[in-house]
Amino acid sequence: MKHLFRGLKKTRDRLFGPLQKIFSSGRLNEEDIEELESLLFSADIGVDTTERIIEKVRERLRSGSGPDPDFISLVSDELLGVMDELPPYKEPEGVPRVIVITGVNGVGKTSTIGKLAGLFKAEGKSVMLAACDTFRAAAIDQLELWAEKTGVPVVRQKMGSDPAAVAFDAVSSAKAKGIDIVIVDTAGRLHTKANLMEELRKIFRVLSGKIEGIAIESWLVLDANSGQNSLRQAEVFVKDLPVTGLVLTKLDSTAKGGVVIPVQKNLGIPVLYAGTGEGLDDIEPFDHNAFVEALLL
Ligand SMILES: Nc1nc2c(ncn2[C@@H]2O[C@H](COP(=O)(O)OP(=O)(O)O)[C@@H](O)[C@H]2O)c(=O)[nH]1
Ligand SMILES: [Mg+2]
Repeated sequence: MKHLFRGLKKTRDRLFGPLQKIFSSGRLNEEDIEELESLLFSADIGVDTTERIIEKVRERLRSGSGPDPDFISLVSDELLGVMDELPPYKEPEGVPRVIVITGVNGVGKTSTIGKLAGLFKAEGKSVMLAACDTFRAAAIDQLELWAEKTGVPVVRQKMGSDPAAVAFDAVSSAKAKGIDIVIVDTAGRLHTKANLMEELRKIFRVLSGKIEGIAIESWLVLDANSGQNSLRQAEVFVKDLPVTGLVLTKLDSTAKGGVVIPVQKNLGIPVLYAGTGEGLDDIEPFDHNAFVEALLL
């Protein structure tokens, strides 16, 4: 919670100060409303949600409900309302749990895997990592470093190996050893090219076809710095893979944290974790209330 608050500082500064200024100007006129609209829009919360808030503000003004209506809480109620309408995350059933982490290069997949391993371990779960970004030797080494840091085993093969074969090795071994969760690292290059998607689909095909009883899903990692562009990125993955959850990284380095709203709303997939830095502890389960509070208060 405290990480999220600190992590969202840039977004909060961009939104909250100017919002307060507009709302404290007394009676809102048409110009104020336009300013409000472009402010909300620039905070990356999406067109639909912006329109929805503007409509509520107009309604509130028309009804003339007393002096100094609390517009900030109106905004936070609407943001919470949008997120409450999202379908909740449902953990698939099966053992081991296999979470295939996907996303384009540099969004923070490998770091997220390291942080998640730390979180799951702290919850008392046994964890294994699978180094399926076999495209670069450095990617395998980077995952190995996170594995050492968190004290979890990693299954790797040499550079250039078939990612599906590495995943198969890891999940078979995890199943034999009674490991609870396998987190699979994947490559993110050329996300628009068919070969990456085929490589990812093959991981799913091989695992679900050859190993019984597992619960396999994909979590898509998105970099908050990409703002609304991450939506277009996401569509490529969502079309081809069973993406059940999103992880939004780098909230600490952007003022576009508002994008948490449209990615969930447009994709219909919940944000499960938020990344707020490069350290092991810089991740937390995403909480709607904490997010809106960190954004507006
Ligand atoms: N500030 C910040 N940097 C992050 C975060 N997550 C990852 N990074 C950095 O982003 C860069 C790419 O991360 P990496 O995990 O290698 O991305 P991948 O290519 O998707 O595996 C690295 O320098 C990470 O330290 C985050 O939440 N905040
Ligand atoms: Mg990586």
